[in-house]
Amino acid sequence: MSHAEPLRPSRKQRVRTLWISDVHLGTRDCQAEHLAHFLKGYQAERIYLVGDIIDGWKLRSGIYWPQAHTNVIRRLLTLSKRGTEVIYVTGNHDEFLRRYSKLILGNIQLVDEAEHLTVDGRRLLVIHGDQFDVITRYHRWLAFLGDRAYEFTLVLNRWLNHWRARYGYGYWSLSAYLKHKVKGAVNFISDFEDAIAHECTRRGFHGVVCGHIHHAEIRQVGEVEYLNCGDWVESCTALIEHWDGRIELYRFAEAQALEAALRLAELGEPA
Ligand SMILES: [Mn+2]
Repeated sequence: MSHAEPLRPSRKQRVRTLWISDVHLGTRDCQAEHLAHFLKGYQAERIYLVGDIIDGWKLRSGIYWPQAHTNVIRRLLTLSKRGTEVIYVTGNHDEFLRRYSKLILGNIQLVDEAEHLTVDGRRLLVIHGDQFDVITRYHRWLAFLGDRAYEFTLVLNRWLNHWRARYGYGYWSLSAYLKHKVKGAVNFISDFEDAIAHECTRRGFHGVVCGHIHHAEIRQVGEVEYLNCGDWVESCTALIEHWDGRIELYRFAEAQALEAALRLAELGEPA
């Protein structure tokens, strides 16, 4: 673009696209403050919300909705007002929104899946991913049960990080760690990735951006580029498309450590 940029350098990083998924607003484990902090750092042309943003399963059994959760919604609305295109791809926890699919509210679109064209011309399918999870598809009761066990590790995780924060340690995800250790979970993840990659090949996409399994990753699965946004309940991750077409996996914990180091370096420099 040829028009002059303002002299004052913007603190926001300009990027082409952001993808976030599995925020689970309306649950105690949602890391809404971290997410709001992340969103403040970027100016994006387009944001994809890749499902499970609002947790309708949880809200059914009683409303939990602190100010921080409103702040996330408000931030997204502000971004959309200032020109960012917001595409809300529904997930299984926000399936109550699926009946409104194809709804367009100003700069916000509600869809069940989307197609994203990267700046260098790759066609990516953007979909939450529960459609490829045999457990949520065929064994709904098992999915609810698994949800309970998962919630328990999240409670432990919250408790652990409360004490870590007290003693000055950074955020660390117990449940993400456990998931890596459990072999069944690893098989489950690879089955999921294979199923979704297969669908992409069938439909002629170069790659897929999804969420659902709370496991952020960028990896090649056969011919297909597999990109998973992760989540904002434990790992606090997102995907960022830069203006050169490069897609970065953002990890909040790493970004925070870097920010802290930069702040220290600034303090150390003579004025
Ligand atoms: Mn999901």
